[in-house]
Amino acid sequence: MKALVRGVSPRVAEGQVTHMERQPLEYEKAVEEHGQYVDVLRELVDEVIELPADEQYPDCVFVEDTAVVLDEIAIITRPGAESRRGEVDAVAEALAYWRPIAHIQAPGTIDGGDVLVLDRTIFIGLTSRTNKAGIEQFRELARGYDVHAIPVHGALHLKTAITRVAHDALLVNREWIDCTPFDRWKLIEIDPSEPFAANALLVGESLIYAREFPKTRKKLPGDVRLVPAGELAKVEGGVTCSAILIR
Ligand code: CIR
Repeated sequence: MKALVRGVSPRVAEGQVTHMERQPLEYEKAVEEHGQYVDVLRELVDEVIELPADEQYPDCVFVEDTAVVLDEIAIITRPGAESRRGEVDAVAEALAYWRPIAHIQAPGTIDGGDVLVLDRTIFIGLTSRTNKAGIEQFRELARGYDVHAIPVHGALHLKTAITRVAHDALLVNREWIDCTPFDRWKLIEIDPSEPFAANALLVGESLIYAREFPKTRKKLPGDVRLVPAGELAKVEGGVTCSAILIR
């Protein structure tokens, strides 16, 4: 397995904020925390591909939103936030080495943070960033996968509300989604005092998880690698957002 990451823009403090108040963010601290995250990824994958930051895109560190890499194809998104659309070019160029490439086209929009791939089933959040046209195009491109749209209320992305933490288990904040479509999975609920705690990054058998959620962490199975993730969280980034995994 490989991971693609991208540097933190010096303008990261100007990143989009939708569901929280804008807060002061320290660039150096964000870079330091991101570095620790990349170090943990290095322990877990065969190779980390690092793209440089592009200063004109404050949110460029959040590569997850720019592409969804399946075994057969890399689907380059059209991010819902206009300020983020240009982020996809450098990522598409890098991924073209590993996969055939397809693009979501206007009027479709998709953020990769809305796309939860569970083996051959894919759930896509209907959110302020991802629309029905984007999901329809994705379904056409993801041949052989079962693609389901899931409305998300009150959270930025589907993966703010639910992520996979083991082959048979999902971590969830039930405030933001209806869990009925996930009833064949073991569901672990976040601690209610930690609403943003449902975002975890499963890399093989290990889980990368934010150290800011100690109560929810106690409920997590297996090998959990804690990383500091508080600074990028101020612009609504979680641990899934900063990597694209390539099998
Ligand atoms: C944004 O609002 O687009 C960024 N500030 C945060 C993106 C976080 N990405 C993700 O959850 N996949």
